[in-house]
Amino acid sequence: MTRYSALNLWRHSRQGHTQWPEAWGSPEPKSDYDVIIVGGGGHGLATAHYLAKNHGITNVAVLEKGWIGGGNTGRNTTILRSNYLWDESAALYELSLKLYEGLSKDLNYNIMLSQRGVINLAHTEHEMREVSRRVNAIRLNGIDSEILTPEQIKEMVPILNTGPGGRYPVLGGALQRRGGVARHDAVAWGLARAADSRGVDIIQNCEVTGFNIRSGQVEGVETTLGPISAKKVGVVVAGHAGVLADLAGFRLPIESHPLQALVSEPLKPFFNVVLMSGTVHVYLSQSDRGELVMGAGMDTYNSYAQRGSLPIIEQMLGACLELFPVLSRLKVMRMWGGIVDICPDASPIIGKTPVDNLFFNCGWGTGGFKATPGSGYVFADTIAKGEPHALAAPFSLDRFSTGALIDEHGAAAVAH
Ligand code: FAD
Ligand code: PYC
Repeated sequence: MTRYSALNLWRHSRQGHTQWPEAWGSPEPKSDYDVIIVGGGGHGLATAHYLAKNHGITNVAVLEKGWIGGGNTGRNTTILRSNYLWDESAALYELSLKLYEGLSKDLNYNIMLSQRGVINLAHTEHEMREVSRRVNAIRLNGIDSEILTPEQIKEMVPILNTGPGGRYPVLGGALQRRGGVARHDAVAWGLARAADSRGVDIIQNCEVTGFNIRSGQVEGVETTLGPISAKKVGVVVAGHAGVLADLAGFRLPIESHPLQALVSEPLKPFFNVVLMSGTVHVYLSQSDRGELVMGAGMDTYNSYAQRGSLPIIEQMLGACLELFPVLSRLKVMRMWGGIVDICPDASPIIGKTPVDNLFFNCGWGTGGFKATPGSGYVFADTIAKGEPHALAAPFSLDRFSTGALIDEHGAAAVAH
């Protein structure tokens, strides 16, 4: 047992922490695996974690072209909620929120989950009617959701301008109390450590450049570190899903767009909810470091460059000042962008592809951080059994030919 004493602390500081074990290894790739997961974001790592934990499949490699969590997982604004309209989505996002509620314990890693509540503001009569329709639908699925009056919102967010003078006065809103935020890096790191501890190889700086397909069946991948064989391959590359599908010889109904966010200089804690407005179009929360974390709609052009354009930032800050005139002298510290993968119905694609034993999980667009553990859970099950998990089945690729779309543009809360 480690003894905490001034002498021990001094010894550790002299060693420069060189004795600390790595949280996950950096192995050379083996020549073949039972399963290869392409993409070391949260969804890929969660898939590897649940393949090992729930299905005992540990001869698994996660191949990441950069560093784990360096894609959208490490670039998002960390909002978690399960307030989706349709039954299929509600079941999937609620599974994910429940898994998040137990994730720190499951991984023995603090993901800093903070269920501080997510409020969606309504500024017009039409939006208020939409709020009541959604709240009722969500509650019918057994998920917590409630309608707030302007007075209740003002009590929760005293600095919000709810006065009648605003361009779009606040008429009310919807609240999911179990919604909130979690530390995005910690989610990736905790999942990586847990997968690694069960024998999964996490291989960074390894880009997949092609698929080895024979007689309609995938047999492995080509990478920048050479070819690697696998019985099954799962692809979870978010904004690059279209690129990887093209390498495998089929097309996806996905568009890739930049989505931006920014943080302000740090302030003392004053804002203890997540607040979203789809009308003036900004959403914000306060990070544990005191920064205000903000975002808005995506950039409307297609791109693979992880950066966006200034007009979106200007609109976002204009919207922020409409809601919070008190923040007019706040300084912006950093802004960044990620590339999100948008389906026509703003719902994901999870499951089989035209190539046997090749599975895709993509299309989470602007809202997949909240889905990370749920997505990994159902995708691992789908890969292990070769058939879609019941919760993943409605999200199969063939819905775009059957027409059974799951339109969640309204729940996305971010303009597409
Ligand atoms: P990623 O984390 O992007 O992982 C994919 C990985 O694949 C990347 O690391 C990439 O390097 C790798 N890759 C790509 N091509 C290859 C290749 N050829 N070979 C090997 N590896 C490859 N969602 C929410 O729920 N709440 C939010 O508040 C929220 N805010 C957001 C704000 C912004 C600014 C952005 C950009 C996104 C936001 N999202 C949010 C969406 C969310 O971040 C994503 O849906 C989610 O993180 C996707 O996770 P992922 O693991 O699928 O993708
Ligand atoms: O899905 O809640 C969300 C979200 C917020 C900001 C970007 N996505």
